[in-house]
Amino acid sequence: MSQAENDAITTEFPLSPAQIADFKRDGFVIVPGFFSKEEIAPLHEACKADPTIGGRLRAVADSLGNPQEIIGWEDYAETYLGKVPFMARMIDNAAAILGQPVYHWHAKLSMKRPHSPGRWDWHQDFPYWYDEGCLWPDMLTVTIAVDPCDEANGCMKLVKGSHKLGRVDHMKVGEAVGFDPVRLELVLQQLETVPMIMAAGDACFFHGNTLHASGGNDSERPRTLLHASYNTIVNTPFIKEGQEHHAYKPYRKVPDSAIRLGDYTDVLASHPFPLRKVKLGDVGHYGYRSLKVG
Ligand SMILES: O=C(O)CCC(=O)C(=O)O
Ligand SMILES: [Fe+2]
Repeated sequence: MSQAENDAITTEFPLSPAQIADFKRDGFVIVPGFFSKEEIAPLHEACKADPTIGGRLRAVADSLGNPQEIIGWEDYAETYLGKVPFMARMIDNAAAILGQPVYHWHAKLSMKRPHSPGRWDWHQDFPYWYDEGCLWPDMLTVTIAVDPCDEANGCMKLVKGSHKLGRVDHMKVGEAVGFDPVRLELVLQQLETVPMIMAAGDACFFHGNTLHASGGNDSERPRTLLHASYNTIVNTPFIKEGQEHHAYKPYRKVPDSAIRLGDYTDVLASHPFPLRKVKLGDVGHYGYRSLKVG
């Protein structure tokens, strides 16, 4: 698809100037109803019916050694999961916030089964992407609630204005890796922490340097989030070796109507997730130890 053809597909759901200003001030903005209940329902149902994603879900250790379950992908596919990250509402709004053309960096389903202690320790995302060869912190994530998320089922927590700290060093924290604990204490004293309470279909756009975490799931309900991250095209990693999956490649933008019109093969059963690169027990390049799921 040519750039001109891509440019002809534009979002029906542009963020307002006030929402973009909130993102710039706070490091995040929550967009209620970004996906309609009808659009999110097929993913909600598929995750409920197949909570290990056909056995392909993997887990990494949190700081206490508890498993935190996740599965990621980068590329376009004809499935629901392969199309959502390339939809106009994702691409155009990421570009509007970052002020430049963008491409999809990676996406993840982050799943917390009922009564599971695993948590995501306090971190920024950009320090990992910096290590992967991105020069500029012009990166963000669009998080879509697949299940309703609240404090009981381990919603994300974001620290308002923390993106203005820039990239802070991350280091070993217990069995995982996270934000410098000395600085963390000061930041949490000085800035407000906001729970990302969302209904299914709501989205949160947050900056790559926004400090965030999530707690365990103390409820009877699962907590699934879809995270899709974006980079500006000019910021493609200067590290080439091992970063082929993160390099900018021309892509086709997907019209906002795709999911609503059922224009996908299936939700996730046939989705071509990339093969897991890290063996059980090994530590991946992000510094997280790979664990057994469940
Ligand atoms: O899903 C969550 O609670 C947070 C996940 C996260 O921050 C990440 O994968 O970088
Ligand atoms: Fe994160």
